Amino acid sequence: MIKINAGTYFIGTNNPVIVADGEGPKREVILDSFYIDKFEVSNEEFATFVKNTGYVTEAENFGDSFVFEDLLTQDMKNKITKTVAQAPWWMPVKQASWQHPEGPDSNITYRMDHPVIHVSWNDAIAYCNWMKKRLPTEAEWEVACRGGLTDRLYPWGNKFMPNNQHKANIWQGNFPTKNTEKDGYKGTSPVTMFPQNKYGLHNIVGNVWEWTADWWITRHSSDQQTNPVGPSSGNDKVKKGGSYLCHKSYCYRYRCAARSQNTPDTSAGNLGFRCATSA
Ligand SMILES: [Ca+2]
Ligand SMILES: [Ca+2]
Repeated sequence: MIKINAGTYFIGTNNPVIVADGEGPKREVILDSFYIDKFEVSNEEFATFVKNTGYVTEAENFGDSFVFEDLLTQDMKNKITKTVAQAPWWMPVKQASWQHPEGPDSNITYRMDHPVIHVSWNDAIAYCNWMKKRLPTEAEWEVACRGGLTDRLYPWGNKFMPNNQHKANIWQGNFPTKNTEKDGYKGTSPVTMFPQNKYGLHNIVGNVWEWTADWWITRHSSDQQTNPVGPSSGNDKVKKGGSYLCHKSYCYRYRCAARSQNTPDTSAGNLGFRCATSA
């Protein structure tokens, strides 16, 4: 894990790209020291948890999870009729789970170093608790993402590809029809891939979305806050960082201030997490 020192930081932005998401305003937060995982939680780590506890994820209990259509075989696609009206590329796949990310015929044998996916917020909490850790608050996550830089779009600066270098796993080409995979990955990458930010964190944007502890709200006070934990209740949890499916034309959310939300029992093939602890 990486230690982030106590201090005064800024989160949010006064130049929101997706206003409706509540990216603004820029606000000052005072945080105690905390630790955050250097990497997204991997399949290997989650497998150790399951082996030791017998834990069954919500996707396994529900019997399905959402998979991006282009990752499925034609055979699998033919079996699926129900899709999400606003996002028809999400296919509800029977028996898709962290162990079978594209349905029962798929496995994670050669992806043990990739981030665990198809894990709900509740699953993430169960894992973090077992590790004697917790999920980062949104403020902690965003401070960690910014890597000590101020008012920058990305963990490394304002230019997405400095020196033509791929710094995060997102989508290249035309979403959702053509992924040119210029960054080397159509789906998830190993959690250790792509350069770390100044704090030493990998894939803090891109690869998979990451759950945070906070309930979702889009109106924020601009007042300074100390160790903010978000609203006391809500319907959705905040996720941060975007994923391998993000493209500037469609989901320009691989920025530190960007955010999105899902219900705590949601799982999908591009949603994972990393843990934190108080120092
Ligand atoms: Ca990619
Ligand atoms: Ca990530």
